[in-house]
Amino acid sequence: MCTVCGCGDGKVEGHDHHHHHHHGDHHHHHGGDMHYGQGAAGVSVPGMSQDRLIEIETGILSQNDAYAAANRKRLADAGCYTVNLVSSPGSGKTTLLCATIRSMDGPVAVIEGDQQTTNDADRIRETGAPAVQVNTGKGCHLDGHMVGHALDHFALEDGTTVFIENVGNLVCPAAFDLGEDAKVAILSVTEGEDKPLKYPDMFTASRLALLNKVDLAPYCDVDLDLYEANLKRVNPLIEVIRISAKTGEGLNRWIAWLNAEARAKSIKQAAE
Ligand SMILES: Nc1nc2c(ncn2[C@@H]2O[C@H](COP(=O)(O)OP(=O)(O)OP(=O)(O)O)[C@@H](O)[C@H]2O)c(=O)[nH]1
Ligand SMILES: [Mg+2]
Repeated sequence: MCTVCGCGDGKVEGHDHHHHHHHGDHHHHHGGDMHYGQGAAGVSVPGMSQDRLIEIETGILSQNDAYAAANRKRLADAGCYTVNLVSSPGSGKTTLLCATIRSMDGPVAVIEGDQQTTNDADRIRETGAPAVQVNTGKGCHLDGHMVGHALDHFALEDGTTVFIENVGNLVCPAAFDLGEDAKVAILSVTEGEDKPLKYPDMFTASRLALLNKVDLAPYCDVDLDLYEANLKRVNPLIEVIRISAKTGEGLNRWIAWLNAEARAKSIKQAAE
């Protein structure tokens, strides 16, 4: 199960025989508005107490953290820099990745996460870059264990940039460390300026936000300054680059950011 949204195949909670007849979280009603997730676990799953949810989440996340730490060490030892691209479906992750790879010097490796199909890995391979598709089935995010297996498929040479395109979902991928150096959120101008406020966890977890499809801004009622202000409201430290995968606007700034981050990592590593 996903401990963030409570979805999944139910195997984890299958052994739970504690049936609590009171609900640990209270849904407050303000003019009929209902607020779930205000209990200690931050999520509501019918038939499960908040204590049990916290127990399950702690167990799953600590197991995930162990896999993520192993990935992080392995990637650092191989001299790689890794980004975890997170966003809602259709914000332009794959299109932007293809454009990025075509403009980048140096080796790359790409892990593609989707519930179904190998479409995105096929699109990446068309650029000549190696790509591995991970289908999560009912799963709503990639986890550290999946990424570890995907890494087995690459011969990672020194200086490789590893891109992980997470499952399009603004909620669950925020909680799962994959062993990346940075989470990068991609938003598109068509999604609306309020998305950072509605899905804050994703943007507090991200170091950089790529505000994509700026070529469409003139056709949408979108205020790009407000979009940026809302991002900074939930994460004052987040960097923002306005970009278009279609026209290439902002692409150089994004690639410069990647290069600077990778360089900073290798300098830090050499000093240790
Ligand atoms: N106009 C415009 N369209 C874009 C841009 N980037 C992506 N698109 C279009 O947006 C749609 C979705 O792009 P994808 O790259 O598949 O998005 P994604 O985030 O990888 O989607 P999922 O993997 O399914 O979540 C496609 O029709 C792209 O052509 C952009 O900068 N400008
Ligand atoms: Mg994609």
